[in-house]
Amino acid sequence: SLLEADLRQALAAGGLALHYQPQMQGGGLHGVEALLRWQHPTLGAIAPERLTRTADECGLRAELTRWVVGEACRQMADWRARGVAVPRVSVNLQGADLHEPELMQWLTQPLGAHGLQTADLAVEIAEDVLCSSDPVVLNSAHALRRHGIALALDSFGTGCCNLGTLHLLPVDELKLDGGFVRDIETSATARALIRAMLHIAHGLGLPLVAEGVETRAQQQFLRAHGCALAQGHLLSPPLSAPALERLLREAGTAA
Ligand code: G
Ligand code: G
Ligand code: MN
Repeated sequence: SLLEADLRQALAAGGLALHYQPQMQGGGLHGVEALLRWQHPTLGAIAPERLTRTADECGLRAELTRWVVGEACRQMADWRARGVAVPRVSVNLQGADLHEPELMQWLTQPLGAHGLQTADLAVEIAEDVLCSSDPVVLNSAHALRRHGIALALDSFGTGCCNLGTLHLLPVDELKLDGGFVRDIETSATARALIRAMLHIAHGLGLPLVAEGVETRAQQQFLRAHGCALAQGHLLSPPLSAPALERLLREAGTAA
């Protein structure tokens, strides 16, 4: 397809970008999530879902994932070198990535090449993928963990995880799906479910990051129920690396 040819071109010629969304713990930065952005020369912004689907269909998924990890590491090392205090960068992986026999090398090679530690990188994997009881996925997840790469369970609450075995999964934190957060002000059900999910997270000793926080009321509800970590447009949209750096410098001088 045309999009396929353009994606090959973008991968080869630096047409892709990562934006970074802060994950805040109170006033402090917990980490940033790297989110893929593609500004197509004629079609404009291509949604990441469409981009990853296209990559899947035309055999470019591995190359795209490797680009994302490499670029996130390159950027992280650049921030480190210039004293920009970003504790950690997380990248989103798909189920198929966890089936790659070389996945561990895809992650550790750029980390090493840029002089980073495994603790500088985290991986987000959707609940439905991690809880699919696919032994290959589980093995890869355990391998990541053994290497010291933190694993976040993405879209928590949407993948029907077995709650009896959640504590056995190699997971370091939970990311509450933004759909629950969106309905905080309008749905008693959403509020009840969030309280229950926070109880589960606390009971298992897992930090929980609320995604998609857009309003003060949502933020206040989450805080009141013990949710210390938040990500969303209220705090900051995903930003280009220079824009994130400006934000952090302003926050630093304001403090
Ligand atoms: O970035 P939003 O801003 O639009 O992302 C939409 C969806 O695309 C999310 O589910 C997000 O996890 C996914 N996504 C964003 N960046 C990447 C990426 O680099 N790799 C993969 N596999 N998914 C990504
Ligand atoms: O699937 P995943 O959770 O990785 O994707 C995160 C998605 O949430 C990205 O598409 C990102 O751009 C989007 N996002 C981040 N903050 C907000 C927000 O405050 N509101 C909404 N609606 N989406 C958000
Ligand atoms: Mn994510």
